[in-house]
Formats: sequence, structure tokens, C-alpha cells
Amino acid sequence: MFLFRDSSKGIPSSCQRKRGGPVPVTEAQLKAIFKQCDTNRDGRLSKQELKNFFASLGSHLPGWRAGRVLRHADGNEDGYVSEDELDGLVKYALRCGYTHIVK
Ligand SMILES: [Ca+2]
Ligand SMILES: [Ca+2]
Repeated sequence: MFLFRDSSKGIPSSCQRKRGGPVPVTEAQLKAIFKQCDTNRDGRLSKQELKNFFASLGSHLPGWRAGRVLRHADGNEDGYVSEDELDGLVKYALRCGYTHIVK
């Protein structure tokens, strides 16, 4: 008989797959991500800033990602992601597997 008594302890963290599962993101982390993206500091994220952001995450198609995330997160359709729309952006990025945006 084989009993896995300590199975919960024996899983190395490197084996946990990096998929866009539920990753808890705090308000402070959201703000940090926003600041990191908003390079011209006008308080909103343009498509170009999103593109740079995805490029820095290692995306192969940062322009395409920026377009997708804009459509996904831009609730009032002004072409920018504002701070209160950032939640949608982060959720999208996490779902795409960019979990390393949350430090
Ligand atoms: Ca900006
Ligand atoms: Ca908007």
C-alpha cells in the first residue's frame, strides 16, 4: 500500500504551471503596474504605451495584444485605459499567462 501522507509538501513550486488562473492582485499592485505602463504620466494608457508594456513582457505581437486589451478593458471606448479600467487590463494579461506582471 502506498500512502501519500506528505504529498502537499512535496510539490516543488517550479512544477506549478504558469497559467492564467485566479491570481490575487492587490490595489497597490494594480497601481504599480499602471505607473509602470504610463510612461508619459498623463494618467491613462494609450495603445502605444500598452504596446510597450506587452513588448516588455516578452509578447511576440505586442501591437496585436495592445489592440486586444484595449477592446477588452476600454469600457468607455475613448481609446485609452484609465486607472479605473486597469482592472480589466490586468485580468486580461493574467488570463493570457502574463502572471509575472504581478510581483
Ligand atoms: Ca499615458
Ligand atoms: Ca477608457
